[in-house]
Amino acid sequence: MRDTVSPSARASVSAMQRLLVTGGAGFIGSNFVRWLMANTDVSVVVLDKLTYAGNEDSLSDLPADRVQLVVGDICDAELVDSLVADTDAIVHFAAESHNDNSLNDPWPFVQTNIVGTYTLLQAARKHDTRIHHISTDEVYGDLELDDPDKFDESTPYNPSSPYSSSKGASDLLVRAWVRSFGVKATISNCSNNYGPYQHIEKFIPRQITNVLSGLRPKLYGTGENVRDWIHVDDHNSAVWTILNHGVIGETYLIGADGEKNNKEVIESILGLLGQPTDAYDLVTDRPGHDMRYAIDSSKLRAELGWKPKYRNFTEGLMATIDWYKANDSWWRPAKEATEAKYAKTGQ
Ligand code: NAD
Ligand code: TDX
Repeated sequence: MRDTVSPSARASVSAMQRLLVTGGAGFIGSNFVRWLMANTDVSVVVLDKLTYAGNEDSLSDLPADRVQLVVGDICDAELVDSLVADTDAIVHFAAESHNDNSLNDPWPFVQTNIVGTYTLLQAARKHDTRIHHISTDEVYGDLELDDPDKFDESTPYNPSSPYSSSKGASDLLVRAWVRSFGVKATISNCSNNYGPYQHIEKFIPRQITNVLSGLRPKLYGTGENVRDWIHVDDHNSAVWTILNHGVIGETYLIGADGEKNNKEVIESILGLLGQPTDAYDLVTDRPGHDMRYAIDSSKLRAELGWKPKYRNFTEGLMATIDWYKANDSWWRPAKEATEAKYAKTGQ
């Protein structure tokens, strides 16, 4: 694809005044909007369905004259068309995002991740609007623990779960819309994010809020599985870099060399919270559980000059723990229902 695209296909920073951010009330999307408020002058329209994973409170302290929330579905073609007509660029975060949920009920993943992305692409095509599609390293499947290779942009797609396969399908739609219809799209595939405002169903905030609730952390299987952790602000600075300087049609992998196995992470959380580091339970493993993710982000670093800021995982984790301690009212209402859902699968 790269050979057919000229450098003039790069977007210009000054042209972006008004962004449509889908999924902007979720974890990464709300942090992206917050990051934009601190680092740019753009205004944002958030389109978010406010599913169980969306939270209006994640945006409530942001300036009302620069951030507008539209509650709606990315599969609603009429609504999407009307919003895209009035925007300079789309940053597409909205998705069903949790692997465990996709194993229990895949349908919302097919609908939102595939049909929703299709709906946005059709609007981008009609209005000739720049779009950046947020995706995941999970589209590449997994690596063995001792594999010296990491994922890069040429790794073949080999997703394991309904979630990762629906994200893979959405990436392929984006590539086809670039090639067949000239849609001005880029794609990024990022590794596991951590930071504030992450739903407590996910690994790190689940364990932090378990300890804060007097419950024991839960480790799937034996905890050898490795994830390549990146702070959410580093993910979002990379997204902004790609949106402004990426080459249309290109895919960029985002990662910060943060490989850790789950056992190490749970022990760090317990240690930082002043608990014995073995005070956790081993629970039923996730079916089809990917063993290891690892990202080679040298293309993004070499071609677009991006680099991560958060180099110390323990410090980032401590700041995340402090955030959950200080924001009990943000997560507490979801705790009981989240744990009740896990109890049904023995997790
Ligand atoms: P999240 O579940 O926290 O947030 C998703 C948001 O999308 C929620 O606010 C939800 O209400 C909204 N949404 C869901 N369905 C919608 C629909 N049909 N219409 C409109 N809004 C809808 O997810 P996240 O962790 O912030 O992930 C954001 C994106 O980043 C996803 O595309 C995900 O695949 C990708 N990603 C996540 C990670 C990670 O570690 N969390 C890593 C790489 C990529
Ligand atoms: O309680 C738990 N115990 C546990 O051991 C939970 C919730 C998870 N785990 C394990 C499973 C994984 O190996 O921790 C690891 C991380 O789990 P999740 O937080 O569910 O993340 P993961 O499945 O790796 O996917 C995440 O990163 C890639 C995001 O949820 C995706 O949206 C993103 O695409």
